[in-house]
Amino acid sequence: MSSLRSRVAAGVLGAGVLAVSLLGPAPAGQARPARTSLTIALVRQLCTGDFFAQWLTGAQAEASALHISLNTSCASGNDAQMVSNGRTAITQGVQGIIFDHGLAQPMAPVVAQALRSNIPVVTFDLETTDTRVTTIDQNDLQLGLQITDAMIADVNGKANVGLAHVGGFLPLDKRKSQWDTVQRFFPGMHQVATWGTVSAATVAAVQNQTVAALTAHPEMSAILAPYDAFALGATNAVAQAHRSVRIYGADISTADIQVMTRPGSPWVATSATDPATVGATAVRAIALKALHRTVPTYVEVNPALVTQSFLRSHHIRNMEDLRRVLPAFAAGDTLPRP
Ligand code: SR1
Repeated sequence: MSSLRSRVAAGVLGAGVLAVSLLGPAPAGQARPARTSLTIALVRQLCTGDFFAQWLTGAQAEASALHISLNTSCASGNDAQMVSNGRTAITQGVQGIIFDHGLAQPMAPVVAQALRSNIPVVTFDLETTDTRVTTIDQNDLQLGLQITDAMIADVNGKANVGLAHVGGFLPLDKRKSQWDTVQRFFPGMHQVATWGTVSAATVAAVQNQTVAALTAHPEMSAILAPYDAFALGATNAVAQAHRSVRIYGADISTADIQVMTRPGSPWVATSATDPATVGATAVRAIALKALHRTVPTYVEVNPALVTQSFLRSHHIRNMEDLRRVLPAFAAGDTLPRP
């Protein structure tokens, strides 16, 4: 009997609320996932835009493959609503919770309440100081390094830079920290303005803000916009203002690829993971934790730098093309299935 089987037989998994049965032996050479009857809550802060749609598709596909019921809520940026959704999941007695984004301060008591209730927790892009939680990210320090490195090389170390940023969002703060370091050590790289909005209408809001910043700063020659909704808004603004400014973004989707490869597009580089892989990783991590397997405290899905010239020269038109041409991009799975 496998150790998991013996623990199930002995009834020691998860305070009696966790029902687990394993499928029969896997065919030779094939890993077969455990069949579970886990109910997992996915508590989301944000859900508008391509990144979040692709992430959810990946999470749902993995949940389906693992026979997990995934109860998904979205707070649409309302932190009090996200807290309430988290508390509802705890009351319902789910076997695990994934918190997706959110601000550290309002979410900390809910995370603590879940852990007190013996409900394992995985966070994606939400800061927590409790090491019982597994935190997943897209290696945002590396992501920030990739786009700032690309910018420095393209402009030969000299640019007046506009920064699109909103503080408090963990991935954005990590990415910005690389830009802060660049300004310290590269005297030709200057920040001349900063702006940003995260809302259900981020692209339009950032477009308006970018037009105002471009008007106020005719010397601006590059924009660091490390979230695709920021980069899309900035791209529209640069066209509207008829300016020649290079944009360095984050994230990727089929729609983003089309914008980046359009003739004359100012969006010249992005650093991105496959969001579907990240969503799948979060589901796998919570399933492993619910089954009392060991999961690292930090799980990072590494991003790849994707430039406009790479997309154009390889005739990449969509995410399927990108996955085929850049295998490292799709190879982000670092956790086994249960
Ligand atoms: C408002 S935070 C937006 C970011 O969250 C995810 O990490 C995506 O990469 C996106 O850029």
